[in-house]
Amino acid sequence: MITLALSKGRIFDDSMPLLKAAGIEVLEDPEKSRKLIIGTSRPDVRVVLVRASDVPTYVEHGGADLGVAGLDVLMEHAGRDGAVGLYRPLDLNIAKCRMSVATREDFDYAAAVKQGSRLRVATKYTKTAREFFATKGVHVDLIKLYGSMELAPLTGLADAIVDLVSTGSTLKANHLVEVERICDISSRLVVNPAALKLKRDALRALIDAFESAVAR
Ligand code: PRT
Ligand code: MG
Repeated sequence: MITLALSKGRIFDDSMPLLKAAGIEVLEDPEKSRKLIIGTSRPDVRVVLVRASDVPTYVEHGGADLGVAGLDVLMEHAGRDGAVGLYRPLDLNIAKCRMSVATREDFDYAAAVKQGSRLRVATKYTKTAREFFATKGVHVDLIKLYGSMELAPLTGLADAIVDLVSTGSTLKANHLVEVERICDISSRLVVNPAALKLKRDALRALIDAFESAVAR
């Protein structure tokens, strides 16, 4: 049995065409069913539905053989204590967005950086943000949030946020502006290295099928 970890929403939706191209049809719609384990047209392949940020954990500890996770999630996950490693063979080029710094429209970010002011930055991505600002030589106080980052600059909780942006409409609706792009984000295939040894032929065939679907 091959177990593939996916999260509901955009990663699941964007993974479906890739699975189809690999000859795999998922048998249930996760938005309609409450099942967390879904069968596929291949009796030896099943999908498990987990939180987006839990995908690397499942794959790393063998709860799934492989999975699809955003680079944002992987960057935060990397180097965590007890990490036994993930094999990352493929950029699937799906669920694309960028990680950026945003502030209120009336906040002069460039001036604050130039003056060497200490910035209060709210984010879910503390590890990535810490590394980014350290490389820039900007002093920051990081405030860990789990959601609705956009609210932080509006309420005075923070001067800036680090968050994902795709269309930019969430920032715009909250009178925030993107002041710096940290990196481009897409989802990656991650594989458990031990599973790759034990189920080499089946997993290789699947990775190759994904690879040709992405290249198409
Ligand atoms: O929802 P949950 O807490 O379980 O996890 P999650 O929010 O991480 O899951 P999900 O499904 O929302 O996101 C899964 C992955 O999709 C992320 O890890 C990213 O790699 C990728 N992705 C791509 C995005 C976006 N685009 C995106 N726009 N994830 C989140 N957003 C959010 C962003 O945080 C912001 O709130 O959408 C808003 C901005 O969108 P625009 O279009 O208004 O700019
Ligand atoms: Mg979400």
